[in-house]
Amino acid sequence: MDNGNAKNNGNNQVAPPLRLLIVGQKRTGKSSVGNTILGRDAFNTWGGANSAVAHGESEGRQLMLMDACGWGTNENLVPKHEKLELFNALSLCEPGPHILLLIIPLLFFSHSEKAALQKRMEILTEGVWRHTMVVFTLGDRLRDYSIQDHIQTAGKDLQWLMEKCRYRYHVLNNKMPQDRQQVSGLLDRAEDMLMENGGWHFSLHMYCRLEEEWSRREREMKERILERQDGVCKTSRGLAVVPNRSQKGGLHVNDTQVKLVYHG
Ligand SMILES: Nc1nc2c(ncn2[C@@H]2O[C@H](COP(=O)(O)OP(=O)(O)OP(=O)(O)O)[C@@H](O)[C@H]2O)c(=O)[nH]1
Ligand SMILES: [Mg+2]
Repeated sequence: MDNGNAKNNGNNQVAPPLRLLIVGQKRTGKSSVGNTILGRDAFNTWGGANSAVAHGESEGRQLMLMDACGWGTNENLVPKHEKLELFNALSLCEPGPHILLLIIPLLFFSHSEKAALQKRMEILTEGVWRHTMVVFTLGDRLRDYSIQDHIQTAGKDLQWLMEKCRYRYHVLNNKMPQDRQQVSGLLDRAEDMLMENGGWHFSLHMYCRLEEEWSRREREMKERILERQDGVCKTSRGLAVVPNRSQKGGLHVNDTQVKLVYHG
């Protein structure tokens, strides 16, 4: 575990930088978000650039920022080059980003944008959502209404996204990079998320293995239930599940009263 807390940790050792991976559709303001956070023009904003990395200090934190190449609009499949770009961006921040900043402009979030986003996030496994914060760009559009108004009135697709991210979001106005309060607010939120995640960073490899492990256990459990329906179900720990004919105590599996007996 590395906690990515860039502040002095009390032992006069400077902890590793907070690693932030910026992802989202093309032309949504990803590079501008990186520049606003770092307070300088670290990433170019003329469009179509490859994934890039920049290091720096911002609001008292050491940061490592990865600006991933933007994804397209195909909502049925993710083109191979986009998958490779996504993996490339991940590899730029080995052992993995602490937080993914998912960039969404403060415009109408359409159903096809949602579908395209969902397809890309699926590649990163369900576990990625624990590490994901939505960053709304075009914050300068919020004048007579609040971000809460925007979320409430934007429809079910944005609602879905908010639920996936557990309402972890932040608004940035990249036309006001001198407003450092908006940046410190974002970094505070990112550090809170890191704490909630026990200091763990996102690792595709780890979550893929976890998903494999969960499906293996699910398979095993189904097999055991099938075996039990044949009579006796042996478990790997020397326990057997047998029908409980005395009807006293015991557990219920599929409406049958059973008891556990040790056969080791
Ligand atoms: N008004 C306003 N414009 C913004 C904001 N953020 C980004 N932009 C503009 O949106 C355009 C795209 O910004 P980029 O940061 O290059 O977007 P990107 O997602 O990195 O684009 P690609 O790398 O081409 O995918 C630029 O013209 C920015 O100036 C914002 O908060 N407000
Ligand atoms: Mg860019």
